[in-house]
Amino acid sequence: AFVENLLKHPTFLSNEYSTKFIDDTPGLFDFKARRDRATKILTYIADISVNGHPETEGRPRPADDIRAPKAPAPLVEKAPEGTRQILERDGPKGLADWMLSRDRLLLTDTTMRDGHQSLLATRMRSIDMVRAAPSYATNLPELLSVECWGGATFDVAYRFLQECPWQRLRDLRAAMPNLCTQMLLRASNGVGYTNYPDNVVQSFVAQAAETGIDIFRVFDSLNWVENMRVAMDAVIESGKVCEGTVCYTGDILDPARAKYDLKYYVDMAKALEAAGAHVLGLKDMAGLLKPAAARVLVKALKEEIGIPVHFHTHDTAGIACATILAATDAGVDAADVAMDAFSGNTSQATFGTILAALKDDPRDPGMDATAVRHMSDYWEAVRAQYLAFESGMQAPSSEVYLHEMPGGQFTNLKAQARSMGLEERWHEVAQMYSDVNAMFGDIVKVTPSSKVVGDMALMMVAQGLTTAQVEDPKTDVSFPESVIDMLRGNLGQPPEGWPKVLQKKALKGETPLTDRPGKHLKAVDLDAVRATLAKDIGQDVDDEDLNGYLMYPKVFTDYVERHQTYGPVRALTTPVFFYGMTPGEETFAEIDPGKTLEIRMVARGETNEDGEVRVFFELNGQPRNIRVPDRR
Ligand code: BTN
Ligand code: 3PY
Ligand code: ZN
Repeated sequence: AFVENLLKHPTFLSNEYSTKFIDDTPGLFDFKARRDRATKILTYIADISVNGHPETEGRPRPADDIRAPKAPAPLVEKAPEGTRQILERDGPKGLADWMLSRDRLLLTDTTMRDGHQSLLATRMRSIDMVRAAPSYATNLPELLSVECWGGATFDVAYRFLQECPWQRLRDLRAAMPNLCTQMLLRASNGVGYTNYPDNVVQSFVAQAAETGIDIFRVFDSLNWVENMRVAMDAVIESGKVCEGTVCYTGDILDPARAKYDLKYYVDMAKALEAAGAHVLGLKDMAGLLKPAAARVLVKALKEEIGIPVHFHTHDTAGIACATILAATDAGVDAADVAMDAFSGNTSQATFGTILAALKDDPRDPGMDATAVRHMSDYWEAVRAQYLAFESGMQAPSSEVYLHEMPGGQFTNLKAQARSMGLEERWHEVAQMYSDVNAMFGDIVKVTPSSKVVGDMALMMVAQGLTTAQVEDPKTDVSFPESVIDMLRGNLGQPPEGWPKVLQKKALKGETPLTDRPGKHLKAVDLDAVRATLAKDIGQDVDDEDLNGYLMYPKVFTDYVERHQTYGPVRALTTPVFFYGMTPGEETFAEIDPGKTLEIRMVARGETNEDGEVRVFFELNGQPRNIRVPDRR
């Protein structure tokens, strides 16, 4: 059927056949679905070996002889009971009470989510996580949780890593049966950048709980509690832990930033407790909370609310450990850290350092520092494979107190600036980001509001505009779409509403929303969407796929198309995935539990007159050859 379809196809007849053509031509899918997975994976390896991977093109490349990551051996035969068993036995309220009853500081490891999101543009692949997970279960059973899902990891998995985020979660859940998994959820913005209809948010939360999330950190990018209720209620309904979260911005000790004073945060914390949060998240996404302020804020929160407080910060200015220690003294119940090799700079505080600093302290987390070091040795070897995605940030920087960019955005925005030819003018971008924040009325900047501020700042630096010009009704400005959308009220409302003059100018007379955007979005007919999608992609659509599609329709269908061509490439090691193979090299790919392909590249042919290269392999000892287009 494939050959027939191909021969008849006009694009093929016009001789423009390429891999992309197969990707973009749905009529061929029937055939592709039947081609065996080994052939698909060989096609991928051949293609990357000949043409390179678009994502690593032109970037620094790891040496060929870097150490292969090897996960630490288990210290015990069977994973001891952990927080997961407490949650299963006593429920979310029971887990929260247990947190309150402990003197020790509890720790969450963020390496598999925020750590790589903040240091490696979110590019860590599932295989590197799933291989580490059993060691977490046996060697670090005292962890409160492992943050390993949500935030930017969801769409990056489909979009850039050619893998299914749901499968990652399923695999991690199975490998760490004693530890609570944790995700970051952007409330009504799900794991996306825009407001979704309520039933899409509800469906997504229910699926995440079902596939394996135990603790949901729910935040809103404008700290608008009204816009968090749908997501929070869905989490509570699922029986999992709802960590209702306050995002920290400004400086509670600075009278010039009175909008975000101590009362603001305490009031929001109370509102989240009243809304049913089991735990309060204190999310300092940019790393702005300094030790003295942390002492004041945590003390007040502990006095004013009855649920445990879980603190998250970033080390962008180099002060995260000091702030965590201050928060610990003030009675914070839990804090986030990243394994040493994935800590520091725009990432979290350093796990091993926090353990060392609290040794013999009444709040000593009571964890095995050697186990942490060995785990970090593994992550160090993993990180070396992702050299192409390093940001180049060489040192912490107090400039974060000027721009207030979230750690997860910083490296991204820098890359965006580079691609616009503005890298040399980075400090102007930082200043402009701060100016734009003031122009928007001093808002909370975290995904997606932070992206809007970044879009505006880049546009203004590129076009040489000042905020005075942008605000001047007489100067013509073409606003980025994301800015218009935000001023329409589609991300919700900041504490004192949007600046009227700017809003009027950007909306050109259109009436903005002042209530919850979700109220205006029609419920999606989930069954109808599933049926249409199944027809479009020519395969059954399960609940996980449906929820992936609802978040990111185009990203999801592009992923499916590539999957139909290249198969389960998630099984490849990271060097092979990004760089392919060279003749003589051998690799293994476990495409199902217990079903492992042994792949040896034997040789590469010359490019023929049709622009194709033949690549010779041995697959489980049998010769196989694959033709791929030479696009170089
Ligand atoms: C990406 O598209 O950036 C990530 C997925 C990799 C897809 C592979 S890369 C080589 C081949 N050529 C394409 O256009 N897609 C596949
Ligand atoms: C995200 O939403 O991805 C974040 O990390 C926000 O800090
Ligand atoms: Zn963060």
